[in-house]
Amino acid sequence: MPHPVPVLPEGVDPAWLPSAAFRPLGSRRTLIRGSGPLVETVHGEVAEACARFGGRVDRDAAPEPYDLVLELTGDDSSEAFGYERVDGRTTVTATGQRGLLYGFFHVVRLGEEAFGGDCQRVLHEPALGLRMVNHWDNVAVHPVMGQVERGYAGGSLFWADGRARGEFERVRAYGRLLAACGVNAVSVNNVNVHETEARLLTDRIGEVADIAGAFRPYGIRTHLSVTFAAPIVLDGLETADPLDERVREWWAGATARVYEAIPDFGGFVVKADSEGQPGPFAYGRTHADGANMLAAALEPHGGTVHWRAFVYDHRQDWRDRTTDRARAAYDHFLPLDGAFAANAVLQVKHGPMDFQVREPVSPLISAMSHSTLAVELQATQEYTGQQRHVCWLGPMWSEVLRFAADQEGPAFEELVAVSNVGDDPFWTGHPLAQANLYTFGRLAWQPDADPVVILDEWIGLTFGAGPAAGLHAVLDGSWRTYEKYTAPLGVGFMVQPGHHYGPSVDGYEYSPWGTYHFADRDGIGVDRSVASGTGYAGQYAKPWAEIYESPDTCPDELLLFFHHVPYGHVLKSGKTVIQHIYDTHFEGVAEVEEAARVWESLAGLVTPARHQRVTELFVEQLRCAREWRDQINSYFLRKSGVPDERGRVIY
Ligand code: BDP
Repeated sequence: MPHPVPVLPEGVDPAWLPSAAFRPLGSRRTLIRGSGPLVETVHGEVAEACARFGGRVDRDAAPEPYDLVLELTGDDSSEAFGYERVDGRTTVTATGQRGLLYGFFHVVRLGEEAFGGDCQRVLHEPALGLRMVNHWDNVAVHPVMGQVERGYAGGSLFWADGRARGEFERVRAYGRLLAACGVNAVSVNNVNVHETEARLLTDRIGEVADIAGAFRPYGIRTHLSVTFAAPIVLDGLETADPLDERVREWWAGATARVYEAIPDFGGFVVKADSEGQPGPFAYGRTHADGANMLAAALEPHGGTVHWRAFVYDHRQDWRDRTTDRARAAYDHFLPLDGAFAANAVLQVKHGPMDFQVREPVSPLISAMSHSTLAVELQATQEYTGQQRHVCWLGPMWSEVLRFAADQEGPAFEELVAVSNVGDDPFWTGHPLAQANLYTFGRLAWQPDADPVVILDEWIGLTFGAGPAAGLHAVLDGSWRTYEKYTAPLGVGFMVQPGHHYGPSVDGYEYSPWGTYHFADRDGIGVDRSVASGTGYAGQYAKPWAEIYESPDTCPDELLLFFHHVPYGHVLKSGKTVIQHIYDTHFEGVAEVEEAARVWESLAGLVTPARHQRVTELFVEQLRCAREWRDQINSYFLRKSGVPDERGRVIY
């Protein structure tokens, strides 16, 4: 039986799967060969498109001729598919059902192009085996963090009123969007596991099973964040020591029951010994001990533990210049390289700090050559405008992924993004923030893909050709624009404490979080050199350790991340640091003004609902960008006493 295509609730934006995208395929004749649940998903998709656009779909042996053949030739777990077009017929073949599903969405993406000209057989396969979205969703509304921690798109798609939503059509539609950009795994609850959420592992696993059921037809496996203290919190054991036999048995039993409820369960995500979460340090054990204990519980069932490397001291003394939060992940985990079980994946944030608009790539990623690594990106725009600002992160992510690769390919096996999705009608709050989720999925499939091509693909699918040039202009440079009007030259933070939106230059300067800029009347930046600073630069392999070590060779955009320099220091661009700060802040605001103008000109070319939402958000982005400009510029004018050489008004 063909699996029905999810019906979008009234008013929900179709994102990159509008019905128009299915016209080329839906107006033709398709043959589907093979059997299995995901084949039924593909059949349901094609049948719906044909019903809408007048085409025809047949199964297995049926009379010729066909425009499109979608054929499953095996029964393995491969995600690859072959694509060719010969003599007026397009053929997709796959040896695994997921491959067929991805091949189908490939045809959707190509649109008319899939049915014109010839194309020799090309094998498409994902470079990374796991392409996961992590939701930081709370089941019960958290008094400080709300329903979704760092969520800017309304409530949770999964949870409301302290329990799983009873209705899963929206989750199915979400799974469909994810599959269409290549995502194959989702974790459904916050990495900070509070008490209600802890219970999902045991007596409330049925709720997770319902969500897993909604995702399954689109080839997505469900994962769960668990607390390391679960045996204590849920069952009153007196310890969670990973080497204690009772603890190991507890996890083995709990995990086996999870698999009874969800046979294709993906595994656990764990934030341990991080920002107050419990972990193995309490028992004098290592993070490999902790991760391996969970890996052992999951191993008989084919599951994986994603163990986060975001471990640092969040109660440090800001007067002490020798501790450096940037060093922490490498210092903690490098000694454990090679000690992790095969199904324990170390999940590393892409930068050493915390998802700033500009950070160097974490040195841990290239260093852990004997471990399986997942690189973690943040699609939710915690530090990049909170989905009120346009900030397409494709170029940043692409730089990160290319840095963490060599001739033989990526130095990591998996890619994870913290989700930017909620129950908002546009999915992501800011309609243009959908581009980030789409780009993530496509980069996870092919990390060396050109992000700009992905952007244009998203624009074409979502908006069609009409407004494409304008949308491209609004989005393409938006990350660099955001960087210009916020914290300069890689120094980071300068945000309002707590919620992290809007400027507060000294907001975190005298706090225990380890995020400082050290600005005084003479200069600014963090000395992370080996010669005179925290030594962080020495965590890189050559040539990067040498390049970052000296302010003469360090790239401009990271200068203040690695060095403390006088305001008069001359950048490679030829400008002084202080003049760079003034200039970029004026430019950043001017660029937002220009983007808002371009957006205005697209009225009539995009749907009124989208146009109105983005127009409203531009008002806020502009207000906030000007606030950043004025606070940063006046702060540094007062600190340095150096006037703007162009004589502009600084308050
Ligand atoms: C930080 C967020 C915090 C998360 C933490 C994490 O501010 O809410 O819990 O990352 O990744 O960026 O665990």
